[in-house]
Amino acid sequence: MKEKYLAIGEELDQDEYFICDYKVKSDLSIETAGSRIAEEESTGTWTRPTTLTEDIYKKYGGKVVMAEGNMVRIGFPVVDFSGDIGGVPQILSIIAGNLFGLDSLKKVRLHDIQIPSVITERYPGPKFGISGLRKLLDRPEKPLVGTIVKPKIGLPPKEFAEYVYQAGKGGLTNSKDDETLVDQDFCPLEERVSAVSEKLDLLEEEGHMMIHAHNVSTSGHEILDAADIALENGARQLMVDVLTVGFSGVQALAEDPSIDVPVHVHRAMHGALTKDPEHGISMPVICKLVRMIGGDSFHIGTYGTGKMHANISEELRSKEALIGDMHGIVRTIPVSSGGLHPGHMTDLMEKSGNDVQIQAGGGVSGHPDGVRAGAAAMIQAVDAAYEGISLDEYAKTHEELKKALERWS
Ligand code: CAP
Ligand code: MG
Repeated sequence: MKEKYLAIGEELDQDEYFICDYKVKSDLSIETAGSRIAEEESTGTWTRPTTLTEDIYKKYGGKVVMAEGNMVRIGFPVVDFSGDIGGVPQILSIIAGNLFGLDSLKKVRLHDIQIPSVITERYPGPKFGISGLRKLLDRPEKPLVGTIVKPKIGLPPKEFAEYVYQAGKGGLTNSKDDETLVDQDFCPLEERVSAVSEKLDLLEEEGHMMIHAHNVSTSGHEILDAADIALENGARQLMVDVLTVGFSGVQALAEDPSIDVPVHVHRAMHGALTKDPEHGISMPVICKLVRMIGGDSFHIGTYGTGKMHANISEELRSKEALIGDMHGIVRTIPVSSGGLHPGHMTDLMEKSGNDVQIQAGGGVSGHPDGVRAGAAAMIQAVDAAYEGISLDEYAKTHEELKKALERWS
């Protein structure tokens, strides 16, 4: 029987189709495997429904236009994504839904997507993005450099805020809550935001502009209330975990007109989806969605320099997904974080370029002379890499960097 849903070689109009590239592992031929995905995710099921007319199949059926090696390209008609209700959950239910569970496919990875402008136009995009953040922080060219307050949990609000202050005195422009800290009894959101805001105001009076991303990752019905608590207490930036909360949580913050601060997007749990190169959803796909729904900054990894597992070619594609052209949407700043210290800056910035927000938690708080010196060492290392001077050379005249390199050599 001839497989349906096959249109090999057909050119897809990028305005008319949501185009998805999948890597597939299956005992089926690659054409048949592609056809099973298109069928399951558009007009079909495991058998031919008597209710499926030729007209429905033609209008709404996914089309496999390429099936080579282990890759298939499928175009889903934009009408499959029409209507005022549905959003990213509905998009994902098609492009990344049941297909992962089909028994006939051993593994499937959603490798890349091209989202038509008729769909991206429905979403807010970042309010600030790279240029907005640079303007806010008065840092026009160099990477933004920040920290994550460590230990991850345990500091009470006053000590937490003091960490942020010391990081600012060392020269950092950014800091953030860790992903596991939200509103625990030992450091409630309201008191933490209020204590940090006081210190950020003090830093500003002293001539240094800095922002801190407050984690409002919570249940869907509470997220805007949590954002309100933060904003009422002077928050200059909010943070949300896109995968534990869901894409709709990021969008709720980005879209709300009363939220006039940047939204920092963390990706805790992404490894469950992204780490197996043959299965799951690639980070560049997640990046395109996060940019579309309004994330101002988003974690993409450290190109193999830090503590987290890296797929370097995907990280380079993630960077492009956030800063390359995407129907004119404002650019999201890629965040490199996880196990970084000053000694990594030359290698990191060779791959990241300058449009990056670099963060170090342990690499700031673990400096032998404390947070302020650790922050200064990070800034010195970034300055050295920016100016093309070797870290060892720069360290000869910069004591904090010298000690950091000794500590982590
Ligand atoms: C970094 C971090 C971040 C990781 C997550 C952490 O701290 O706060 O959550 O960056 O990885 O807790 O590990 P350190 P990714 O600087 O102390 O490692 O950005 O790859 O999602
Ligand atoms: Mg963290």
